[in-house]
Amino acid sequence: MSTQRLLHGVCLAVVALALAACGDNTQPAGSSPTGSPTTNAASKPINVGFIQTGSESAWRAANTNSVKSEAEKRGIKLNFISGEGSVDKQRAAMSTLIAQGVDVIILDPLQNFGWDPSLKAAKNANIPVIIADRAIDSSPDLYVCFIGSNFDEEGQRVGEWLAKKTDGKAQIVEIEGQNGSAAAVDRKKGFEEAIAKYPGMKVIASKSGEFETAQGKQVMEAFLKNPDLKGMTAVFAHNDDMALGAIQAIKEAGKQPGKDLLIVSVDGEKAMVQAIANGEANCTVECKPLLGPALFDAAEKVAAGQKVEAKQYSKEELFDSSNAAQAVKERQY
Ligand code: GYE
Repeated sequence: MSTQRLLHGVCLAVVALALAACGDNTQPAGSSPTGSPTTNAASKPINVGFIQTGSESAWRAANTNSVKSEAEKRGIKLNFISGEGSVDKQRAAMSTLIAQGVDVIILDPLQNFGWDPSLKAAKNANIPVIIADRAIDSSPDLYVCFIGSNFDEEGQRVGEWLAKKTDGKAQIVEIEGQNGSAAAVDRKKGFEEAIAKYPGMKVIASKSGEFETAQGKQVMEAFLKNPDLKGMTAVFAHNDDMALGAIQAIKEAGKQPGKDLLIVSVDGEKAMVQAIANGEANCTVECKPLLGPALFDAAEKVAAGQKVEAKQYSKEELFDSSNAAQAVKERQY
């Protein structure tokens, strides 16, 4: 064989070896020449869209902080969009995130109805949706799971506490949460179911304070000025922020909250537990806002094609004069 042909053969062999060392471009991305996966979807930082209700309460601030801090801790790319109290803005956010092709969408819905079209669009785009905090009436086939609280149970627990405290006799004014939200609808339902067992307990007035302290105060001021409600003996607020507003109104009317009028609520916020310890309120059932870890555990599993539990409810405490002074020291929000 001539020297020239020999050199030509050696060069071809060197080029072939060099190509083999770079790997075979026909292999799927992320797999080694042996074909076994070197990374799976779960090990890549995922891209998650989060649609928040807005910033209506201290509970919501704690919820938002939990979501943002947990995403940062896990190196998750978070596209956080606030609905700013508008369901239309939340629906627009769904379309935006679907168009961006995020890996997972987490939705905290302002209203518990009307989500089928958005969820079907996400499903058609193969983007799994996790429902956070507030439940919806869509078929569970349209989303992956629900992670939050059992609001009906929270309403029941408050109602039962009040029945026990008053020996089944109370004329109650109710300050409701955001109209159409699962939190307001289901807390109301659970509370009414609980007091229905006691003929001496009645809700004599009910109005929304939109989960906000200032509006809760305005609603209570109107109740206090209404001559038809002079017989009121208790206030049921759907969240602590509105209960704290009601307490301000009751004080300004020269009455003693927690004594002249019993104050019961939901959320377990530090300020409300403190008010109970001070004798200015009477009971609150906890509603956990720190959902970040559970939400991103589910999002990472879903992104990796793993199954997750369809419903994940938080375990929650009840605070009253028996435990508030101790509990207030541990409250994180
Ligand atoms: O009770 C209230 C917040 O959805 C459970 O929304 C949440 C509620 C909570 O504004 O404070």
